[in-house]
Amino acid sequence: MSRPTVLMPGPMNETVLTGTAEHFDVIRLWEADDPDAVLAERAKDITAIATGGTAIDGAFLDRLPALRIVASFGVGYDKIDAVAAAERGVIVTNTPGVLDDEVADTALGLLLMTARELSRAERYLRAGSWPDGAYPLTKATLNGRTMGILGLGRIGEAIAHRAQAFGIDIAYHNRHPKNVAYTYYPTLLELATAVDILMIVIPGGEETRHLVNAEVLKALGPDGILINIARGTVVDEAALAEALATNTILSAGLDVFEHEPQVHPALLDLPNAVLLPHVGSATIPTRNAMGQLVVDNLRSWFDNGVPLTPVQESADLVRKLNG
Ligand code: 8YV
Repeated sequence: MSRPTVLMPGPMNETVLTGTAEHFDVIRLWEADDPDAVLAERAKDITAIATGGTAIDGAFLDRLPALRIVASFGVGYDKIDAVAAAERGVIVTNTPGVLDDEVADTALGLLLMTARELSRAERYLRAGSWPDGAYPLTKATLNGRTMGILGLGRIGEAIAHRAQAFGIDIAYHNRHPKNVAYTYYPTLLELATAVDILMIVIPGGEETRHLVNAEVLKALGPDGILINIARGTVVDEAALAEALATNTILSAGLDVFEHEPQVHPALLDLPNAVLLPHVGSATIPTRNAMGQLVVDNLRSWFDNGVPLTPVQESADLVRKLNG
């Protein structure tokens, strides 16, 4: 039997490259001289896509009539139109679960760096300033603080557990309350008003675009700290830069940006912003686990007709296919 053909629009990690090469015919589109010609020529064979960040919309899906599954690397899949895929009978999978702890660790690290100015203090030492005097005391402490989690899912809960070990009280805002002991706020504005630290964990995409705006930042207040390890699109970056420059909030720690790898220039100049280059899940073990789940989703689909971790938008389609 011939092996299924998997389209790979862009480069992926080694686990995905070796795992897919073992079981599938892989089209490495980024290496093609004329990608459009390759797509047109191979469209009828391509039944799967393995992707790690390439935008996939309805128009792209229409070019691949034989496509059945898109296996996406990462828990966030905002670059993939999963509704358009479901309408075309195409399942989308992501890689939930295997990165929760890593991203939660990054969130707490970023919070410590931001509240206690750790990266700034290190720069102070390396600049040779210590002999001139001790690094200034930080205004913020994590002691006795409250964290508001915007988007309490699996990663949010992993962050909450860690924050509780720091003695931080937890509150959250989701569309609906969950069966958890944390304080629920029905609106983001109420949450921002009530807490000292606003932790963004909500998925990206149109629905959550610029949810954290000037009004929310004002509600967070002059001692407030904003942390974002989710998607840059959730924050109005111009409003954030303005809020940091005018001390409307105290500081921000960001691992994600609206136009990665470009960073809003106003943020780069602000001393009260800690900026990381989207390293939330970026360890070799975790990225390998994510890569393995991409491969396992494809194998499970082609071997048994059952994707392992379909996204929510694919749920009805999966139910229908499984009778
Ligand atoms: C990765 C992420 O950086 O899982 C996600 O949604 O943002 C990160 O784990 C990203 O998937 C890399 O492509």
